[in-house]
Amino acid sequence: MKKALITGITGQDGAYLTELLLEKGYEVHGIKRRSSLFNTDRIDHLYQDPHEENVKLKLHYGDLTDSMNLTRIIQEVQPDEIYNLGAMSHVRVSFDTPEYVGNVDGLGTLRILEAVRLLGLTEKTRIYQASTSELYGLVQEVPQKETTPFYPRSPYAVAKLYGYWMTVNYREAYNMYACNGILFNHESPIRGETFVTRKITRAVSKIALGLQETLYLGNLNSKRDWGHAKDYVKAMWLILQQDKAEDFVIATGVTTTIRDFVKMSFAEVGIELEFEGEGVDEVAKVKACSNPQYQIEIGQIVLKVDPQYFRPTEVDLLIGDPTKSKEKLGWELEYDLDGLVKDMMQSDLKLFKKEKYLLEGGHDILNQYE
Ligand code: NDP
Ligand code: GDR
Repeated sequence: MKKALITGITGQDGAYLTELLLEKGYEVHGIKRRSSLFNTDRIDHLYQDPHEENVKLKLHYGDLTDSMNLTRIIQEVQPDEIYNLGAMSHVRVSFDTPEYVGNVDGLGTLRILEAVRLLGLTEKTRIYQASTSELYGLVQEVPQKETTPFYPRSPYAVAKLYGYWMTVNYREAYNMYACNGILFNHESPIRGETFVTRKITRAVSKIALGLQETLYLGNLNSKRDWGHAKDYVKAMWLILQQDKAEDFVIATGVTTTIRDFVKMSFAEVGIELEFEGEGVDEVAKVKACSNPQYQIEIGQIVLKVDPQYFRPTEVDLLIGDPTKSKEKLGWELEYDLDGLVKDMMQSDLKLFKKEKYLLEGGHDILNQYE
C-alpha cells in the first residue's frame, strides 16, 4: 500500500486529493495546523477515529514554517509521495503579509525538499509542488505554457516562484523525483469563500433568496482560466506516476472575465443583468427574472465596484495551454465552465436555502450566541 503525505490537507485541493488517494487505496497522512476552532470541515466525511482498526487517514499537527516538525513527520511516515499543497494562497492578502507568505509558500517548499534529502529518501519519495499560473503574472505570451517566461505580480507569486525553482533545482542537483504542477485557477463548491468565484456564487444565491442586496467586487475585467478542482487533483496524481519527473501546465484553455462569471451565476437562478457605467462607477442591475421562485425587483442594483478589492499590481489575463498534460499524462477534463458554475450554484443555493429556512423558523444561526 502506498503512503502519501499532504500538506494543506484542510484546504480545497487537499480535501479532493485525499478523497482521490483513499479511493486509489493509499494510506493518506495530512499535516494540519493547530487552530482554536475545528478547521477540518472539508475532510470530516473522510475522517476515521484513530482508535479504529485499519485507519487509512491520519492527521499530524504541523506547520510549513517549522523545519523540525516537517522533518520528524516525514521520517515517521516515510511517504512514497508528498503533495505540498500548504500555502497562504490568497493573492490580495499576500500584499498585507508579504514576509509570512515568503516564509510559508517559498521557504516552506525548501523545508520539504531538504527534509527528504537529509533523511535519505531521495530515491523513495516523490514530491509534487503546487505551483501556479500566477507565476506568469504580467502577460509575456498567450496562451501560457511550460516554456512561457515568468513575471510574478504579487508577494504570493514571488514566493511561489522561489518554490518553483527550488523544486527544479533539487530535481537537477540531487536527481529527485520532484515536479511542479503549474495549475491555473480551479474552483468548486468547497472553494474558500473569499476567492472571487465562491464570493460570487454565495452572493448570487443569497441575493436570489432575499438574504442579501448587493455584491461588492473589485476588478471585473481580469480574465481567468477556470477549471474544477476535482479534475485538477487527478492531474496532480498523474504527474507523480510518470517515468520521468517533469513540470506540467494544468488548464482548460478557455478564459473568461469576472463580469461574465457574474452573468453566468445570475443566469443559473434565471436572472438577467445589465451593466452600466465604467470603472469604480460600474453597476449591474436586474433586467429580467424568469424564475418565479426568486422574487427580485427589476432594476435592483445587485453589483457595485469597491476599490478596496483592487490589487496594487493585477494579473490581467490568464489562459493556459494544456497540450503537454493532455498528451503526456492523458489528463482529461470532466467539467467545463458551465458545469463548474452549475455545481457551485447548486451547492450554495442549497446552503442558503437551509439558512433561510432556519431564519424563518426563528433560528438566526449567524447570531446564535446573542
Ligand atoms: P486553500 O487556501 O484552500 O488551502 C491552503 C491549505 O494550506 C490549507 O489547508 C491551509 O491550512 C494550509 N496552510 C496555510 N498556511 C499553512 C502553514 N503555515 N503551514 C501548513 N499549512 C498551511 O488552497 P487550495 O486548496 O485552493 O490550493 C492548494 C495549493 O495550490 C496552494 O498551495 C495554492 O497556492 C496552490 N494553487 C491553487 C490554485 C487554485 O486555483 N486553487 C491554483 C494554483 C495553485 P488552514 O486550513 O489551517 O488554513
Ligand atoms: P487569483 O484568484 O488571484 O487568480 O488566485 P481570486 O479569485 O482571488 O481573483 C481572481 C480575479 O478576480 C478579481 N476580483 C476579485 N478577487 C477577489 N478575491 N475578491 C473580489 O472581490 C474580487 N473582485 C475582482 C481579482 O482582482 C483577480 O483578478 C487564485 C488563488 O487560488 C491562488 O492561490 C492561485 O495560485 C491562483 O488562483 C491560480
